[in-house]
Amino acid sequence: MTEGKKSGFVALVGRPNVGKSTLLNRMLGAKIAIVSRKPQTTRDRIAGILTDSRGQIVFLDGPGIHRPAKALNAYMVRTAQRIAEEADVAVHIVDDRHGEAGEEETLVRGILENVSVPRMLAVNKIDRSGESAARHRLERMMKGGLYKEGFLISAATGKGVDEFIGRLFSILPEGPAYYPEEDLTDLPMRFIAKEIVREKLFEALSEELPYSVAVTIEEYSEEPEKGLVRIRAEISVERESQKGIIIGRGGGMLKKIGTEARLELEKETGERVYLELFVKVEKDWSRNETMLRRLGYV
Ligand SMILES: Nc1nc2c(ncn2[C@@H]2O[C@H](COP(=O)(O)OP(=O)(O)OP(=O)(O)O)[C@@H](O)[C@H]2O)c(=O)[nH]1
Ligand SMILES: [Mg+2]
Repeated sequence: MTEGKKSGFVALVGRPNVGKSTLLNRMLGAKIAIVSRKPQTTRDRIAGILTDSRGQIVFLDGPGIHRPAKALNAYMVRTAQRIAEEADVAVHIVDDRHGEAGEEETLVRGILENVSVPRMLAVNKIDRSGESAARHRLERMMKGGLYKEGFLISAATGKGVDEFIGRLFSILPEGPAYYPEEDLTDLPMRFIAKEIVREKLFEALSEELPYSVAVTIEEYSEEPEKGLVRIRAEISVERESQKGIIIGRGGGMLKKIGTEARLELEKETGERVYLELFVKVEKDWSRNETMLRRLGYV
């Protein structure tokens, strides 16, 4: 029965680090997208599917919008823009750091002004900023007339999130579900495995190094009779010196990253995981279109 049920695509757009992926995971009650304290964590389109008695919303999380300096960043911003264009509703997520937001917020608004679908505003991280400061910001931003509605939320605590989802369901059109109701994402496990390894690298590495790292899954094979998944992942870096840092003294760093990734992969797959990590230098890959395609950023 699809009678009376709602369905549609909702894009989460905003500058890096405002909490788009945290919000996606919160709304789905599951970890689909990786999250980190560092900006520019998400690099691809991540669809998260929410199905309940009201219908189905496909949330599209993507990279944060920023001024792209390298080919990788240009790919990321293109991806974010495509997400805004393909959705039925575009949600602009902001957080409490408006002081430093200037140019990036202008880029986000430029994209939102060009979409023909309803735009919503969500001011996130109200647990940190306090509600009155957040409300002040919301009221100021609503004045421009760009947004249909505005919300105060905390992706971290969940405050305001149910009301936000409720409003989305009410403005979406009636329609059938796009995906089977038990699906949480359209991403293959192979992609999730790559992201989990990348998340552990983002957490473990400091400064600019995370931005020089790409992960490709060279092998993903399931051996159900043994309850085992074999994963072989290649970590690409841009310079020889970076390879040394990732491997670490006596291989210690790579081992730590591997253990953390394996434990999470075991949780996600419900199987034992045999994970092998290799580090390879692909000189200046993040500036090179051909190399980007080879690393899966197409
Ligand atoms: N205090 C607080 N922190 C939050 C909240 N939502 C997200 N964060 C934190 O903000 C940081 C960035 O969160 P992400 O979800 O990775 O942000 P993003 O917008 O997906 O970032 P990119 O993928 O880099 O564009 C992480 O350290 C989160 O834990 C929130 O509601 N409150
Ligand atoms: Mg993200």
